[in-house]
Amino acid sequence: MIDTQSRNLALWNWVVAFAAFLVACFLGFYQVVERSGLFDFLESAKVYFASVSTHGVLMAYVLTTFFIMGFGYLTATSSLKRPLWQPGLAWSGFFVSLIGTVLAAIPLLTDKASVLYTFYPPIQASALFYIGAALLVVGSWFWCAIMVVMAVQWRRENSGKGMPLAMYATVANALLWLWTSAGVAMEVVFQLIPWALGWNDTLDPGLARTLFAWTLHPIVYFWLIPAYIALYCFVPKEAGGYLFSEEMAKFAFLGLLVFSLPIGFHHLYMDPEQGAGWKLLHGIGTFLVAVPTLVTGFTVLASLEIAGRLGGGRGLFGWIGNLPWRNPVVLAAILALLMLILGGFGGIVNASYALNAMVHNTAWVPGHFHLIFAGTTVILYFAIAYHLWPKITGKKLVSNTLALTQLWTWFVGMTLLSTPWHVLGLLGQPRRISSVTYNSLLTLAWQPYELFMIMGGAVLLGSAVLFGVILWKTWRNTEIETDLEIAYAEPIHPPESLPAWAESLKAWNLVILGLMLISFGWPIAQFFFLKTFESLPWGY
Ligand code: HAS
Ligand code: CU1
Repeated sequence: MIDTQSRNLALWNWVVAFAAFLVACFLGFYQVVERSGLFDFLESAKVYFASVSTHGVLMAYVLTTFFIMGFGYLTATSSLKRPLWQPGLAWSGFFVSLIGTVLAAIPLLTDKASVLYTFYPPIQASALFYIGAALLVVGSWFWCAIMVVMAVQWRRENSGKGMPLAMYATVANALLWLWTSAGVAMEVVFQLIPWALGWNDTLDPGLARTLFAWTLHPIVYFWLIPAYIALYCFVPKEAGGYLFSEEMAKFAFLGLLVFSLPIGFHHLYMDPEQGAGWKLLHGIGTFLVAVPTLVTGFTVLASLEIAGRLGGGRGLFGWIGNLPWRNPVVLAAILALLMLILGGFGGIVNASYALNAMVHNTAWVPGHFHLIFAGTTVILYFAIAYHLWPKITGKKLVSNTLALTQLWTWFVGMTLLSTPWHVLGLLGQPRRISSVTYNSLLTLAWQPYELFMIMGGAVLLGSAVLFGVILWKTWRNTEIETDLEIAYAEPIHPPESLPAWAESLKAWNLVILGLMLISFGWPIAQFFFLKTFESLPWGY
């Protein structure tokens, strides 16, 4: 049984996460309608960029961070079977992050931080935005500390034993986030805040982009790891089978932690401030980081096949029909894997230097990340919520059929929204524009795809509202949920004990430190040795 503190923490972290998500979905729908150019009266670059900045920040930072913190408290206490370490600290982290979110929301909603979610200088936001974003991150460090301490305490008492998989992944994610957020933290504290407060007139955008690239790649795996925890730890059991291999799962989480950090320059391929050799090094690393996802695809499919065959499925594909498609966790996993095919393929295209030159800064890129983040990753957040919301509220899920409808509509909506985006990118449509009508033949070719995107956006908004309704009605349900245990999938073979380094937090950190020094040492140091170029805020 999960302890009361973790349940309450998860509940309130998720309330913030999902409230942010709902607001962001309304903004997203407005954006697809506005940019299509089909509704003259709506067109406003000012409102559009304020909206898209708020949408991006809410989805990428608020939904994810609060969701991950809430989920971590549940996985840590239930998989280690011990009470939460320092619940007071956990609540402090929650409030610091919440205050940060509110502070950042003020300039966002008043057009004082229309700098998009990557807030690249020299576009400047009000200092309040950077301070708010920094506090959101600082609050999440409290969570990281709690996860690391709980893992270390458990390890001390259980030397020689393999850490339960859900906690192994959670603590890997906490370490990943500490390393990841260090890049943007340096950018915000040493460059952006002093510059926005007027203490410095100029800053070096090349250094800022390099520090942001440090964060920008691994952050996507910080978002992804909870989704993979669901794939490995919940899906095989919910499907009626076993995890194909716990060793493979641990390898995948460790691979995501180690390889996702030193590779951020694939976001800077088309930038001038880093040399070709460094881009090549980061490019090779980017291909390596796809391996844990390929391993995950294989292991989860194999686990599903075990379940389908145990359920009586025969033949090469007969087991697929025998899966419990009416179980929300299983359905979400299947839909997530389907979206991962094109979403991941898009990532490999992006990672390939020559192809990146063709798609960089086009609509292809939002197509890629909507499919793989808002599609694959967020649909598994829904699955986790359907699985655990009844256990934290103590109320029965109000309707399984509604949950399935919500998952299917999210899948259909995201496919309708993001497939045209890929095509538009190839047709040369830039990303981050507030209107697509330039009255030329080129933009006429874009029009039909814009219509599909509006349809996709509408379906997604409906699906998001349904998600909110299901959670709200479940919370208010009079039927009590009695099964409050969180059960994890069993591996089909008892796990072999892994080499000591694969279970040692210290060894992981040393390897990351080495890789980060190699891949970011000189690229950052050069700004302090070479002649560099400073910029005033854009518009001066
Ligand atoms: Fe990415 C840009 C490369 C994964 C998110 N990415 C972004 C941005 C975001 C993002 C937000 O190299 C935009 C940043 C910005 O605003 O500028 N990405 C990759 C690569 C991967 C990848 C190589 N990205 C993600 C994930 C994200 C995410 C995960 C969020 C959660 N990405 C890039 C690059 C850029 C980029 C460049 C810069 C682009 C630019 O120019 O600006 C890999 O991790 C992907 C590996 C995945 C695969 C797929 C394997 C498929 C499987 C499915 C099997 C299922 C089956 C079906 C067979 C190789 C495992 C089963 C069916 C049944 C019925 C059961
Ligand atoms: Cu990346």
